Amino acid sequence: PKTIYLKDYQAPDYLIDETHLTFELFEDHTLVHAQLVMRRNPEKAAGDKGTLPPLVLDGQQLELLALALDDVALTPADYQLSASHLTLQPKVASFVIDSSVRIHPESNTALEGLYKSGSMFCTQCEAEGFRKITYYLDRPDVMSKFTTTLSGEQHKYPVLLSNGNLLASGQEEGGRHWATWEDPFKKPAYLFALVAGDLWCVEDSFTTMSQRPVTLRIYVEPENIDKCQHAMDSLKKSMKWDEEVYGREYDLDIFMIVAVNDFNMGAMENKGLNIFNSSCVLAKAETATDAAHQRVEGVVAHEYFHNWSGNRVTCRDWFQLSLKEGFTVFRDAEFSADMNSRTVKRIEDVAFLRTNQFAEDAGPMAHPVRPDSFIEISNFYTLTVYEKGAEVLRMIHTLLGAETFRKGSDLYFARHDGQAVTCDDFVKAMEDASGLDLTQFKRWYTQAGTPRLAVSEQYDAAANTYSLTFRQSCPATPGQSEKLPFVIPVELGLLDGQGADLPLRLVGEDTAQGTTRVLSVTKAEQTFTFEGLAAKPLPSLLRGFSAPVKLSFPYDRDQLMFLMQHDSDGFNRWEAGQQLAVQVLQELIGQQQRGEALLLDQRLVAALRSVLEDEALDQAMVAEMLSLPSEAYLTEISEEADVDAIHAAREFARAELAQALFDPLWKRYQANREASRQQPYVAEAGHFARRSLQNIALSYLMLAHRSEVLVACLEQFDACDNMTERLTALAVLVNSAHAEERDKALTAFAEHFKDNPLVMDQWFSVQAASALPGGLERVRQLMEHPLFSIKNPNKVRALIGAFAGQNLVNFHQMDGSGYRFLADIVISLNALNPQIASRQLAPLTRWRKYDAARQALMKAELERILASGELSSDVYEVVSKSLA
Ligand code: B3K
Ligand code: ZN
Repeated sequence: PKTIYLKDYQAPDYLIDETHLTFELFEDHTLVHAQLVMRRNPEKAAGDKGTLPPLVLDGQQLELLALALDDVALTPADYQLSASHLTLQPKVASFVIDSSVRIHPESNTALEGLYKSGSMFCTQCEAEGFRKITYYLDRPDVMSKFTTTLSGEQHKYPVLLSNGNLLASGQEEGGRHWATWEDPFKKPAYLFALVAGDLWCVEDSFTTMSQRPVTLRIYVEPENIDKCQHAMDSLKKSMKWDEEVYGREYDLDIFMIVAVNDFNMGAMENKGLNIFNSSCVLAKAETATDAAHQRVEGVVAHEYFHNWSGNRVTCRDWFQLSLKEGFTVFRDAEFSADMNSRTVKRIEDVAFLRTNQFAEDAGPMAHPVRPDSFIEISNFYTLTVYEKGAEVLRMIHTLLGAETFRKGSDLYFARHDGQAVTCDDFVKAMEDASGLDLTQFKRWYTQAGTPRLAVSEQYDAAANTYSLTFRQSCPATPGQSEKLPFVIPVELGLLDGQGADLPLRLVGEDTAQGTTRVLSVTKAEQTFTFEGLAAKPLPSLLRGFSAPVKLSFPYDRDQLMFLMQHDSDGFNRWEAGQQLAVQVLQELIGQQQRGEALLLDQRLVAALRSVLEDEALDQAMVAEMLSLPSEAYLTEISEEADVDAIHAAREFARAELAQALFDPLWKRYQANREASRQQPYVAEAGHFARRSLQNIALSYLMLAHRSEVLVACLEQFDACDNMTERLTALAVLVNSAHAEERDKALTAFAEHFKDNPLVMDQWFSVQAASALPGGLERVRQLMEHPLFSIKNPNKVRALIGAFAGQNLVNFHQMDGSGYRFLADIVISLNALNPQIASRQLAPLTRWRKYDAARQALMKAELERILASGELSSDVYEVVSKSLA
């Protein structure tokens, strides 16, 4: 496998103005005819003088049946064919290529290119899947106008879809029919899509800001037609939001979403024809949790927003992936914040980023938001490109302010509509709109790793001044030993002894500039001094998590409790609680490691009691504050993670909290469960909040071993009207010692939901994630369950992913059995679906975090995978870089 470098980028030699595709779909093969109207790229034609460069088309796993250049059939002597390319020599600068190939979607288990999910045909082309459909210039800077005709058996595939608008359709003899679609917008091949199947649809409409009507359709398999309303509502909200917040209007007459069961990721933004993992479309109270409802809303918005940030303006090359992904994740996060609770959305995103992206930044696959090399691009659809990329956009938004940021995005879209551009082009638009110089800021795109920001304070009582000194550094990452200082926007406030925000006046300023403000830390070490402070204040730093850094400040536990109560920034109130919990848990971990009796600092109990007793606090915030830092997060912040001590300490703290806070937990639980009984399920923020508190309360209460809680849990399991309450009750039982009730509940649940694959995914997951002993054996048995399939990515994620990613004590068993198991799975998946194989590998790549014995076991499994035979580029890249 070979490494591709950003520095080697060359504009394409040829362009494709028009692409005319014909698909004949059959059960044992598909025929694809492509007519490409091509010409020499004028940008590169300067020195041509009659000789043209060869035309090198991408193509993989294609059986070439016929090839013609300007209507003249070519013979094998006229071209060169390899496993990945078709090369021929054009004689004139403008020409037409006609090719016919045979492909096999019916046996495509990699789920890339054209494949079958159940009985339906569908496509996934991003990043480089189109080359598995036909010979093409499969790169995002080649943009073309597509027309697509597809034909298939009418009774099996009554619905035939592609991008754009339907031009014509008709019957053929022999029970076949066809449809022709035309997409008026130029697009790169990665945005191509095709669907054929027996699908039903829910239809609605949206009137755009310039009063154009748009037809909206969500296509699903007939049994799911009752689970589309939430996605449709989310789509309409997204369309409205993008008009209001970004001034972006939809551009075709129709927008379609299709749900498929076998899909490598969440969803795909193909022009006018989004294809979704059914887990990101289907949602109704009885079968989908609140989290699933919010995920559907977020993913529908994300893919819709790509119509501008991704499709109308796309990426020049795949190194620029964050141009569309970071921006679009930032857009969807702001949308979700506006639709639900802004603070809770931020808390969830930050907890996710710090646990998972920070771990990626600290591991062997660490790379910048704009990578400078890759072996397999599919490996770079990462938390760094997506989530850290979104943080980079958020920092630009913070530095410019909402209004100027909007000017910058308007300029970006106006300047680059219809183009394939770079991250630099985006930043340039932001600079031009704001007048700011973002040269140093751009290091966020080029330097990998999570910056550390150590803050110290100094109060001068005589001068009434208070200084904060910031020291930034960034650990070495593969290929980058030295890092230059970042621009770190630090939003902060200073609290007085009553917890009120003080006016903020820096030395040299005439007047205070508000009570919360953003300082730009740009140097390795930098001090800011505030004036006019009659007493030493308490700082509230990095409000709203204004930069993706690891900030440290020597707070003591009393100060953290004070911030938890008083900080005017909701995010930082939560953050103070998390830091308090981390300190307390780390103390318990130490006690556990030294073999001492565990003793919980009662200040944590007191802090959570006051949160629980505060009826005025948003219930979702109460639930977030009650959630202790996860084992995965405690692992990430450890020098060397002691899996067993982390688990023991955290479980001890949970059980102690359950005993000490039983009464207020029970009171909140009962009140909320009663409200759930009274009001039928609604998917909106207030209800989400109520159920989140109810459910975390239940999970604590169960640890108190009181019979009334078991009764309540069983009542909730049996009598609730929604999956959020039912699944929590099930999970609580699965993690309890009540073996009989647990088995009964699992059986009843499976019996009731056996025909709903997405619900059964949850059933697999709660069992895979259970920390009770014997986890691996349970997972092995579940793999034998008739509803499990290693070919279905959702099932693999639900069972294997949940086990290796969430069930840390079982996965990291000292005997190495968890590692061996995962390596075996990766080896089988490598042959079936390389993208999924490579994703499932992630837990093994984190070997540096563990003790020497585990390190050796994990590395041995990586070596075994490396030696296991023919590896996909996906798996090869991750394994070899992990061992480097
Ligand atoms: N753009 C797609 C991701 C495609 C991943 C290909 N391996 C989904 C999204 O980010 O919207
Ligand atoms: Zn995206």
